[in-house]
Amino acid sequence: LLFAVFTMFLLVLISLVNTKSSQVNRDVQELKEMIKSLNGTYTFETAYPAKQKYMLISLLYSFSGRCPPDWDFFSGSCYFMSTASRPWHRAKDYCESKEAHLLVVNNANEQQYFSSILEPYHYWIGLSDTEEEMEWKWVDGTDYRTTPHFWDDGQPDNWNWGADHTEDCGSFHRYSYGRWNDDRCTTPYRFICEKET
Ligand SMILES: [Ca+2]
Ligand SMILES: [Ca+2]
Ligand SMILES: [Ca+2]
Repeated sequence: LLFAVFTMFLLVLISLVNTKSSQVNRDVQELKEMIKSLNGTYTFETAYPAKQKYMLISLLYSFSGRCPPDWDFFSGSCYFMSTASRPWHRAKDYCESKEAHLLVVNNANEQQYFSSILEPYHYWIGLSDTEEEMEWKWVDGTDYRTTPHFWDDGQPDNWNWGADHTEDCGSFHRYSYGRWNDDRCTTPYRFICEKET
């Protein structure tokens, strides 16, 4: 008799577990459907698939105190993304006052990081050909010739704005996920400072 009762108990238990697991399966299915519909709705996240990952990484590092508050961490550098706009030279001065420099894009990873997280604005970077036309220089002395370039189509074009105002300062172009444009240095744009850790 004891054996029969035990078997009954076991059978009831198994059926309970089965019900529970099919409930879990249904929940998972529903979640999958939700994620699918979200992907369709939030085009911003679809356009910037890596943004959340980078934000999470940056958040983890900011807990370690490696970067100042309001600066993001990525691959050995802290970055400050301004929300205020300044002409290129004043942006450069601002970064230097924070013991940093305007962003220097050293490799494809760094470029990829910014094309994933940029808000839709122009941002000054630490590239200029003010001294000699088409002799591009990075603000920290990084060699322009031996590092990769990510100019937008048809750039740099040294566009003439009239009255001898041409384009000698490099920026992330808002229309093309951060590919580079040469622009007029006196125009106030947002900018990015970089500080190696
Ligand atoms: Ca860099
Ligand atoms: Ca130029
Ligand atoms: Ca241009």
